Amino acid sequence: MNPSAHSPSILALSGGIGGAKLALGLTHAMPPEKLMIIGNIGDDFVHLGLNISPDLDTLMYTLSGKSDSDKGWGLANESWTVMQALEKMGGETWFKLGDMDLATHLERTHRLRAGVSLTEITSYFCQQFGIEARIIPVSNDRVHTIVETPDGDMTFQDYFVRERCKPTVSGLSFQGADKALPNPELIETLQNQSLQAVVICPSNPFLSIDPILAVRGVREELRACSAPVIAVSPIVGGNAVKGPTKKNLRELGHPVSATAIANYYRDFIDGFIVDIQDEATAQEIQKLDIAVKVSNTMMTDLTTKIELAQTVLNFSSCCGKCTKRFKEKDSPCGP
Ligand code: FO1
Repeated sequence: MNPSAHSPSILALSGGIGGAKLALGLTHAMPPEKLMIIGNIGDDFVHLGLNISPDLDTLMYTLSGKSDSDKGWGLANESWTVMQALEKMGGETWFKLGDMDLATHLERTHRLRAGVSLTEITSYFCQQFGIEARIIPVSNDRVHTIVETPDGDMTFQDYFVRERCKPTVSGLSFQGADKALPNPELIETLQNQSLQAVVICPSNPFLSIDPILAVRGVREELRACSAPVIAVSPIVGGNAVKGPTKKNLRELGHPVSATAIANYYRDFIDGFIVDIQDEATAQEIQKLDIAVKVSNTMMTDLTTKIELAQTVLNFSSCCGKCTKRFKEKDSPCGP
């Protein structure tokens, strides 16, 4: 059998809700079993004795159609009996764990303690949720995003959920990333010549994508891979669609624009998709030697998620190849 028959054709890097939305679109725009999604693990933490992997779960719940689409995290039709009982006992309830969601964390914790890897556990959960795409953590080792603020360092969930992203971010570090072994499946996929594209989902570059890139060797493999690397802008009309991306850009000394994101990724991306509202930035991004596609990037329903996914796939199979890495070669799009 052809060895590439089972290897992924598209690799997506995802963190948080924006990433999961595009990943869902991709599962409808291509054969889902040919999609591999790398999940951020920098947000993972142990809470109430349980191993929580928020970004892996957001992917899992979104791709299985079970997520709470209003909140963007957790499960739909959730009940909160345990949290209510915990509150009455004076327990910690700032991080809300629904009753059904708790089953995920209980089972993950139990399996991790029995020595099963996070990759195996996530694959097993995906199977239980009927997900055909492959969701894998960037590493089986622990990586913790540390948020540096003028008042000292904070853990990610303290910053994000407990403090509602209010503290000023003066820097970020990814504890354990330099020692963490990258997931072998990720490296194998990046080195596979049959890989058609790498997609950087419209996630927060500092909080969601950087912890993936920080894992030993990932950024280098991304730079070296033969497939075009296409990023989708998380900035629309000069604003972040959701979350603290705009605030983070400002605090970390970047302009709030699609160009700033493209510039931040410029060492490893070949193509960049900007929203129609940011069409004016296309020329300056092209000057960075990055191919640009202007498209609607607002994923308000399943149709727009699939349309954006289709745009990403078309762009990567055509104009992504007209970029710095490919322009000397024959391009299917012409010069
Ligand atoms: N986000 C919140 O804003 N408040 C919560 O109480 C909360 C609980 C929660 C529980 C499980 C889970 O998987 C995710 C949860 N999130 C919550 C979301 C999550 O912490 C962040 O959105 C991500 O880490 C950022 O991508």
